[in-house]
Amino acid sequence: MSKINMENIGLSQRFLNESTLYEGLYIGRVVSQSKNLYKVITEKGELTAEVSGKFRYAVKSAVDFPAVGDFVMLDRNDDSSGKAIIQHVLTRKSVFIRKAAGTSNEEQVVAANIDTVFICMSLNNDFNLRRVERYLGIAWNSGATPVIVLTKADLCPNLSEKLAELETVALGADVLVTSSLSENGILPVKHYIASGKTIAFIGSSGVGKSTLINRLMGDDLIATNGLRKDDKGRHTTTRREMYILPEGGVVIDTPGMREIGIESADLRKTFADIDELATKCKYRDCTHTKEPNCAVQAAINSGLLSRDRLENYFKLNKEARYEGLNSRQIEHEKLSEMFKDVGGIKGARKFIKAKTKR
Ligand SMILES: Nc1nc2c(ncn2[C@@H]2O[C@H](COP(=O)(O)OP(=O)(O)O)[C@@H](O)[C@H]2O)c(=O)[nH]1
Ligand SMILES: [Mg+2]
Ligand SMILES: [Zn+2]
Repeated sequence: MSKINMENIGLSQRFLNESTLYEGLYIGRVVSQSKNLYKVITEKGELTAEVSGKFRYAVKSAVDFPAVGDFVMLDRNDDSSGKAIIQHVLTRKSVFIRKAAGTSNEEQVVAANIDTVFICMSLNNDFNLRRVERYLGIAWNSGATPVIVLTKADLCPNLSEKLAELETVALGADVLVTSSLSENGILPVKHYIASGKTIAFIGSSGVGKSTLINRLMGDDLIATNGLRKDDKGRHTTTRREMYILPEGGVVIDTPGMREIGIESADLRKTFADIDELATKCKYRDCTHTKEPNCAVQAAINSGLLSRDRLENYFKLNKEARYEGLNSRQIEHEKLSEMFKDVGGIKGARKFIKAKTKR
C-alpha cells in the first residue's frame, strides 16, 4: 500500500506520462537538498538519494541538477538497503532561477514545478517597491503565477498608503495582506492552497516566510523537523524544503536571498505600464531619456510614473540584456561596459598595464 498520495504533492498526468519512458525506475519528488544528497519522497515515503555518475557526467550546468520540487526517476523507492540513485529529472513545468547579483554568473534553481510564487515582503522595514519589481520580473518568467504576500500587517500603521504605492507596481499580480500573529491573519493565503498545487515562498530573510508556513502546517515544524512529523532525522543542514500541508498541496520554503540577480526575466509584464506609454513616444526607438515628445518622460513630469520605477526599469533591462549569451560573452559584455570610458577592453588592457607599471 502506498503511504503518500503522490497526486496531492503535485504528481500530474503529464509527469506520469513522461515517467513511462523509464521502465523499471520509480518516480519521486525532491523535497530538500544538502550538497550532493537529496531527500526525495516517493509513494513509499521519504528516502535519501544522490545522482548517478552518468548523470553528473552529462550535466552541462548547475541548473540541470535536481532541485527542490523536481520530479525525478530513481532506481528504487525505498532506501532501506542503501541510497537511491537519481537517474533522470523530468521536464520542469516551471522553474524559479536566481543568479547571485553582481558577483558570478552562476545560476541556481530555487524551486521547480511550482504553480504559485509567493513574493513575500514585510510591511515594516523590508517594504521596497524596487525589490518587488525585481522579483516580479523573475517570477513572471518562471512559468508560475506570482502573488505578492505582504507580511507583518500588525506592524504597519499606514496600510492603505503602502497598498496604494504597491498598486503602481503590482499590475497583474494579486496582493495579499497577512499577519502570522493570528489565525485570521493568514486566511488570505489559504485560498491559494489546494491538493496537487505547489507554492514557493520567496523573499528576503526575516520577512516571516517560515513563520507563515509553520502557521499553515499548524505546527512549529520548520527549523526543528522537516517533512515528517515523526522523530526520524532533523534536517538542520538542508537549505530549503518542501512541506506537505495538512489541507493538501505543498509549499516550498526558501532561504532568504540578500540579493537576487536577473538572468532571464519577463519585464514586459512587470513594466507593462511603461511599455504602454512607450507606444506613444514620438520616436519608435525612444530611450525615454532626452528625446523630445517622450511619453514616458511626460508621465514622470505629470506624476503618473515615478522616476524610481523608470530607473529600476532601465537597471533591470540592462541586467536582463545578458540573456541568451554564454558566460564568456557575458563577461566580455560586462568588461566592455565597465571599461567603455577608457576605450573598451583593448583600452582597458593598456590602461591596466599602465597602472601596474607605476
Ligand atoms: N509582528 C510580527 N512578527 C512576525 C510575523 N511573522 C513573522 N514574524 C517574526 O519575524 C521574524 C522572522 O520570521 P521568519 O519566519 O524566520 O522569517 P523568514 O526568514 O522569512 O523565514 C521572527 O522573529 C518572527 O517571529 C508577523 O506576522 N508579525
Ligand atoms: Mg525562513
Ligand atoms: Zn520615450
